[in-house]
Amino acid sequence: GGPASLSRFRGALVAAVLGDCVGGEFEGAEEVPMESVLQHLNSLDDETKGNGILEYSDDTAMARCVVQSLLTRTGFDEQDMARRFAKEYSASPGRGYGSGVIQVLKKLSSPQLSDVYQPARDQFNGRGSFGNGGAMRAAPFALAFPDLDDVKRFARLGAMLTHSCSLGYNGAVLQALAVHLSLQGALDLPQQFISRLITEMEEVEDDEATRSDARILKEADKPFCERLHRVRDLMDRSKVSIEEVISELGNGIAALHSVPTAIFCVLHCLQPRECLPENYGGLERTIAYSLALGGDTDTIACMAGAIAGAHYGIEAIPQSWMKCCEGAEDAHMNAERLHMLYHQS
Ligand code: 8NA
Ligand code: MG
Ligand code: MG
Repeated sequence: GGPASLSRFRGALVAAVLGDCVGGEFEGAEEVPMESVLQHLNSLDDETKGNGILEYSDDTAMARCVVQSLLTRTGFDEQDMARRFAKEYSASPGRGYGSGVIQVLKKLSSPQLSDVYQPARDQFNGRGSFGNGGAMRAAPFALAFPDLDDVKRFARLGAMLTHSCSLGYNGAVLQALAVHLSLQGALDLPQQFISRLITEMEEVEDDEATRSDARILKEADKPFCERLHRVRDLMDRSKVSIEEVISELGNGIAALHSVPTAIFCVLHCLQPRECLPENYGGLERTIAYSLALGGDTDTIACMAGAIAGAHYGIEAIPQSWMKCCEGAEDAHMNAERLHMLYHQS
């Protein structure tokens, strides 16, 4: 489809759910042989096995809250979104939330709470979380707002409800930016895509909070920009090993060690790769490759899925994968509603 087509909206939202559901199998694993990934993905095709449904985790649970809030309020409403996060957590606490964020979600359910951003600020001795929990649910912001400044602003505020460290919320901004650009067709020119992201993040990271957090955590002045330069270096190389990707970009639960990684997965898989089956299309390659990195596989595959899905569209997603993932059908329907919201604003 053309820029911002319905197919791209569906692709983004559904592939994010798929990445989460399919990636759950390997979450936290140190090494994941590609053979195990392909075996897992092949088993999804195998209907005779009568596979149970793959459940979604915190990534999708929170993204669904973001979607419902944006749709119901026809825009960003921090009170409403915070309430939905809290309610979702208390209804299904067993979705694999990070150990820190649980405290925020409990505080957000208190009716006495006057500032919904305060619980997040109190995390980690007042430093706030730098986890990828803000980024993992950032894609819907790119699907609700056509304006780039809105995408940046609301992705940031939406993340700050749980992640007040700049390395947490700036990761969400980067993820939303990547989905926004992909939705416009920007992945047709990968070099320009990464340059655009760097230019945007130069501006996003040009503030005192970012400099101060980077100093405290002993990171480069503009941590995400520095990582995006590494992504660009890696994508210029004809051969890159999984070990190098992990050591250069990371595969962990910090936004800094997973959002640039997810972006790299998408870029690397735009072309066929030796380690991946020839019959795989780009979206299947992206998901498979994300899982083979190990670490926070559900979240990296979820974020890479959103970016890749916005590029390839819903037609690129295998029916058999969609059928066995909890929440895929809902994502398909919600994408249509977001598409309407996006085009009416
Ligand atoms: P979070 O805000 O609790 O952050 C995740 C973890 O990062 C925390 O529990 C801390 O260990 C660490 N952390 C974050 N900020 C700081 C800080 N300022 N100082 C010291 N440590 C810090 O949760 P989240 O919503 O960001 O979730 C991140 C990931 O954890 C998600 O992928 C989610 O699925 C979850 N998770 C991951 C795994 C895994 O093995 N990869 C397993 C279960 C849950
Ligand atoms: Mg998860
Ligand atoms: Mg995770």
